[in-house]
Amino acid sequence: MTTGQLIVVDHLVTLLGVTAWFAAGATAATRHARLALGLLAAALLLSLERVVTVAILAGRGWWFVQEKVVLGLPMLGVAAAAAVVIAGPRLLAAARRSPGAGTSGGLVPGDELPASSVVSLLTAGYAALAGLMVTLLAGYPLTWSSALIAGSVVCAAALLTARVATAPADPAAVAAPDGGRGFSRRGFIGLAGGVVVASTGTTGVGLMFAPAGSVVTGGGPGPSTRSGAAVSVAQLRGGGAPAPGGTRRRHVLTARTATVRLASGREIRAWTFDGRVPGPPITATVGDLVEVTLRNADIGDGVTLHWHGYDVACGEDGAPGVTQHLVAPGEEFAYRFRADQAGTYWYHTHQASHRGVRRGLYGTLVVTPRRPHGDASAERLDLTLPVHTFDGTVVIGDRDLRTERTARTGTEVRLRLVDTDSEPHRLALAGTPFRVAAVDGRDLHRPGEVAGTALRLPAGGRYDLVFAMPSAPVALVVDDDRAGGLRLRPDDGAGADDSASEDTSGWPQLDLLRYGTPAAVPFGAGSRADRHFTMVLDRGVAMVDGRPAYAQTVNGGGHPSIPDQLVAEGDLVRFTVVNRSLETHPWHLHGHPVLVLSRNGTPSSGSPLWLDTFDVRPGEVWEVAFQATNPGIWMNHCHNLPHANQGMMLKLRYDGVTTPFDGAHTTSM
Ligand SMILES: [Cu+2]
Repeated sequence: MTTGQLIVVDHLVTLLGVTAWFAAGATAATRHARLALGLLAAALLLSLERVVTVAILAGRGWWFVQEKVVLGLPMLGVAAAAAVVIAGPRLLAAARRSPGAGTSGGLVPGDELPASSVVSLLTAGYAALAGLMVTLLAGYPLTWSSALIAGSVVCAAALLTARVATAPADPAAVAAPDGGRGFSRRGFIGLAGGVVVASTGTTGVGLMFAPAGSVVTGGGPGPSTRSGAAVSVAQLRGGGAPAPGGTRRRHVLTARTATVRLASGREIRAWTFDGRVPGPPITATVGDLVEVTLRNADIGDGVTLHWHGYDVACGEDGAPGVTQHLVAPGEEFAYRFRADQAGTYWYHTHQASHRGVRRGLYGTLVVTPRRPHGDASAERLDLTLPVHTFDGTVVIGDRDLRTERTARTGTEVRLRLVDTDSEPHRLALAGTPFRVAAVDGRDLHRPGEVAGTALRLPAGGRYDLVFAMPSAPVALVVDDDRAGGLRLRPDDGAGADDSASEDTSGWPQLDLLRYGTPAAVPFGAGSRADRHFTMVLDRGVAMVDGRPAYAQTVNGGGHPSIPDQLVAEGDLVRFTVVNRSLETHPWHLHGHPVLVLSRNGTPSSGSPLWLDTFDVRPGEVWEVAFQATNPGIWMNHCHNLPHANQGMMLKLRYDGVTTPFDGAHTTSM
């Protein structure tokens, strides 16, 4: 069973357990002793089953079980043991006494179960529920405040239940300020409520004053105290001159709202660069100087340009509030960088990107090598295909209908697929064997030919698929939609053998960690990292942009309260990324490609895999590493952009680099 499945099983068993404990308490209260006894047994079994599930989960990583092992199970264990000791013998005796007529073993009038039995059963239910709430609302790491709140809520609920269960039936006695029981009902409610309010209040205040902008060092040295050595990101700019033989590629991109007419005739209200979606493709040859002036006509949120996967100087990175001010309507900003990396990339706004990118503020960036791959005399077809979803419709390039193209048999075809959405896409290429030549812009080492195998393209990711055009049609199927996608036909009209129309929905998925051939890498799993950061991704209650939210969290925090990760230039940095949640998180570090070391403890065994966006699926644990060679302050976030907006974003900061901007990348405005 996968870790994600185990997490779901544990949630379900916990919920069933909560239900069984409460049902046992309720049936005991209504004097159905035999039924209550059965439910108590079921609740016990479910609680024991949890011990097994949690033990297996613990084997997958401490991050998955910490709060269960430290708090949830002990709390439940104590309450369940008390329930067995207190309610068990009494229920058993009552069940024996009861007439066998009813299947539920209802007691005869006057034969009451003591209130302590009901209270102990319900308290076990409160404990089980509190454990589940800590898992769902607080997660990892468990804090004293979460434990305190959970413990006090259970105690308060138990006290309150005891008070209600033992209250005299005579309402006059209840109304008396002091019923002679030491505590009035009001006193109990006050005490119970006070415990909860005090612990919640303490934590709330604690959250508000939690220090923001603190730093984690990943085991390396802390910030240097040398004064005068600081460099501002505003000074870390790209540019210079083109390499010998290169040219200047000048573009002006104007961000503005526009009504865009798709191929089907459908019109969408989009946010565009130059009135089109995708924005104008930017292409260059290695060594060219790319100069892009971004103007904002009327995007009220403001815009920036981020060069996704392209390791530009930090001042060109387009992170608003960190590397530049956002570009407001009427303003402009000029980006410059040398195109020294060949491959398939893309650009998009990084300001309120969960809205802006979704509505159309994106385009492709393709840099080709000075000497093209393969046979120079061969005919080529090179298609860049950004896949984007507008209001539920998949648009490939600028087409919401199937794209039809012809190609001469033998043509070297390269399909550059870019996922500009926040969700992954399933890709299948039918009608020809193919190779995945590059992932995230970086060539794979000796990638083998595959056929009948689908690919999962993560949000933000890119795959270059290459093949020689066969004498029959080829189909690119996206998300198993055979009516859409791309169809290539040989130009001689052949194609009787149309395997391109086959159903690809059952194809297995290629595992890139086992694809291609190993090659030398500058560092690997055995290399000693200078710094090691662990990021545990989850959902929980956290502050996001100064407001409490049910956030997408990293180590229990939300942006901008997640501590910056500090690195020094030259460091070998390792990340462990753990997904405790039930959603996929495509992790994206700006400014650096990361080398995949392992996933779920299994080392990467194919071609070295350098990624800028890796899909961390529920329950997965990824180990990646990179060399800190690009000084700056870099966003490090989930590329499911709504998740980033909901808090799943932090900064990786080089020692000695400062920002003159406000320092906190805004998530929403
Ligand atoms: Cu995410």
